[in-house]
Amino acid sequence: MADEQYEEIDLAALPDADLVQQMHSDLYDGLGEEIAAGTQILLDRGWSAEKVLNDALVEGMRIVGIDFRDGILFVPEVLLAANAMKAGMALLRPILAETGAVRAGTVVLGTVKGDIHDIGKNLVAMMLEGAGFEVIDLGVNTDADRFIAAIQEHKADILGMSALLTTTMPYMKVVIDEMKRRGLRDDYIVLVGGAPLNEEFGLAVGADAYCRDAAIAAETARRLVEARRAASA
Ligand code: B1M
Repeated sequence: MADEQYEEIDLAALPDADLVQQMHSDLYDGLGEEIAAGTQILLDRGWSAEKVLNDALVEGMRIVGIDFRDGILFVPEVLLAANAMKAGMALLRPILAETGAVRAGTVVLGTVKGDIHDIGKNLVAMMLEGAGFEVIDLGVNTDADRFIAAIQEHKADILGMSALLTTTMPYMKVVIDEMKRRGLRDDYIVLVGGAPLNEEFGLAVGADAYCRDAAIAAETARRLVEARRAASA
């Protein structure tokens, strides 16, 4: 019976639209091998890397993000989905780099000085990648100089900071104040997140937005980058 339930689907036999639907479902179920196989089949059928990324992977992760936001999926499932996405990204990344496909933007991300919690930050990085951003992950215990050097070096659109401790969250203000002191604050979108933060705190430290979870971080990043691009067009 179980064999019948989990009957293998021949991905290569599916027409494009069904294959893409199946990939959304495989992403949701965190099936990395299937995602890599589906990605390769679409590329072999002549799809551009950008189209595979947007239609199959980013759209699939968008669905995962919605169910995560709504409490239908939980952290372990989202991590599995994000890892499955990475299997597809591994095939697309070199092609995207070659063809210079337009990315959603660049995000420099890190956990602030004094704080070594990184599970949430890693989830945010994966969701941002899923939304088409290039993510420069500075890791944990990141001080203002490293954040600022990285946003300048990578010509980032967004600086994202994570903090999980009430003792380290004030450091976000130190970073933003240092950006202001160097006359850089308005050149970047600043997003903050982490369990002890809230909307009010985000405003108080001078961030552009507080992001309650990884799905909201990806949505907010896209929305604010698009708004900024539209305003400067
Ligand atoms: Co620590 N820890 N911990 N810990 N730890 C907490 C945070 C704590 C609440 C536990 C508790 O007491 N109940 C407490 C903080 C209390 C406080 O500050 N008020 C605490 C403490 C006290 C400590 C130590 C001081 C313990 C000690 O040594 N005495 C120590 C501090 C070390 C340090 O950082 N200097 C410490 C250490 C650790 C471990 C190393 C053991 C481990 C971290 C492992 C790791 O990250 N690699 C750990 C863990 C696992 C936790 C808990 C249990 C889980 C945190 C987590 O990963 N959550 C945590 C208790 C809890 O929260 N239940 C706790 C899951 C994760 C997916 O959620 O990180 O909130 P979260 O991320 C979410 C959102 O917040 C948001 O999106 C994510 C995904 O949806 N988000 C962002 C996060 N960052 C974002 C950035 C963005 C946007 C959104 O940028 C744009």
